[in-house]
Amino acid sequence: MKNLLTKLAICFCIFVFNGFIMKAQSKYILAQNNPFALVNLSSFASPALGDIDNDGDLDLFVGQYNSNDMLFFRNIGTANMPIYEMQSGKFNPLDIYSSNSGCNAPALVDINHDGDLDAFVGIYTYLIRHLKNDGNANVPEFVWPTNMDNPLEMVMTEGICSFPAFVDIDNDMDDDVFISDGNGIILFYRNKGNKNSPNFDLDTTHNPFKNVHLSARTKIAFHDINDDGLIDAVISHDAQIPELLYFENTGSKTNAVFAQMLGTSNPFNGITGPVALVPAFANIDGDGDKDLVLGTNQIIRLYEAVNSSDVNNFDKYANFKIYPNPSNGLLTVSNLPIGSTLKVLDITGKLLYSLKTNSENEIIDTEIFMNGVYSIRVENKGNLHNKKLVVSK
Ligand SMILES: [Ca+2]
Ligand SMILES: [Ca+2]
Ligand SMILES: [Ca+2]
Ligand SMILES: [Ca+2]
Repeated sequence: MKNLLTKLAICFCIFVFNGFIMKAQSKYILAQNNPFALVNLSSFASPALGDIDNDGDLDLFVGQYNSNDMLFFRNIGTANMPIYEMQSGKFNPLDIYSSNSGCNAPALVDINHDGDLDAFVGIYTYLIRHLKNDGNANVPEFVWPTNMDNPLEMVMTEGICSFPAFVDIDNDMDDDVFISDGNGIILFYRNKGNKNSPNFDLDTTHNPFKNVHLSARTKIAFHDINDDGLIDAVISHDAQIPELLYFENTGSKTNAVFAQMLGTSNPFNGITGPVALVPAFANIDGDGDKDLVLGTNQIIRLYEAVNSSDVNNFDKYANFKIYPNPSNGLLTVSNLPIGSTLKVLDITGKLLYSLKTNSENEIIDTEIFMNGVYSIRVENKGNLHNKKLVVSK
């Protein structure tokens, strides 16, 4: 009996321990280096990220409230360190697109699982447009208009500015879609087809948001925020309030149930700044977790996802090395976390030099600094470490 009790106690401990490990809720920290600070955008800048040219990094389409067109930014950097370049004309795969009504909200999804990304766009006049990709994963060729092939042709939202968000919410391997609108209503279309041939069906009975009443201009994004294996929802609900609501999935993989989490249980609680928010989640810095790409009424902001393992990993690099010190020329900084920011500051804290690290070792030429004491700072996801450097020539 005692043995059995001991075994039960051990099982219970393992269960609790696993539960703790799985509940690694991310924090979201405003990125200091924002790759999306590109051009001035209009209200409700709506980002959609996907690797449209199959070169391993995420490219970006942006719809706007006050524009009929779709902007395209090709990632000419890497998956760890994106550099976005606006491209137009024949270099913009959605150059053919025009909504004639504005409030464009693009979504990229391989809806027929043929290996290339297809496009859907929510628009001002209650509808969802579809652009089939007749090209391939490397070279997209969007066809427009294609109402005939539009699997969401029947959608007519009650409020203006329909907004599509694709997610396999019932874990049957095909993409379902939630469509929100300007009246704060979120419709649920379950995919009753299969992953190659979608067949969307309005499901009011099982809509997990049927009792959720929001104010207006609802934009929804899905991502497993607390890393428990269930997809959660993040919602912007008002044109005038810079606020993201967090709905944790407390149901199961096949039956989502969303419970709104308030206060400090909402990892987006502290977000301030521009209004007209449009959330999206994508792994922008190649570190395995999805960051928050947040459209606003002027720019797109990046909030880097930080969890406890990031902090532990960063602490591992607390002993980054600088040599030779004192330095009279080339200074080596080693044992750096890749993708962090390396800075040189003077004793007043003034920034003299900044570099995003692309390798574990970087070289700084201290020849350009006057003799004196400096601080070498490494920043990563809201954490920072300093070392004192003496320049003596
Ligand atoms: Ca790419
Ligand atoms: Ca496709
Ligand atoms: Ca599904
Ligand atoms: Ca979750």
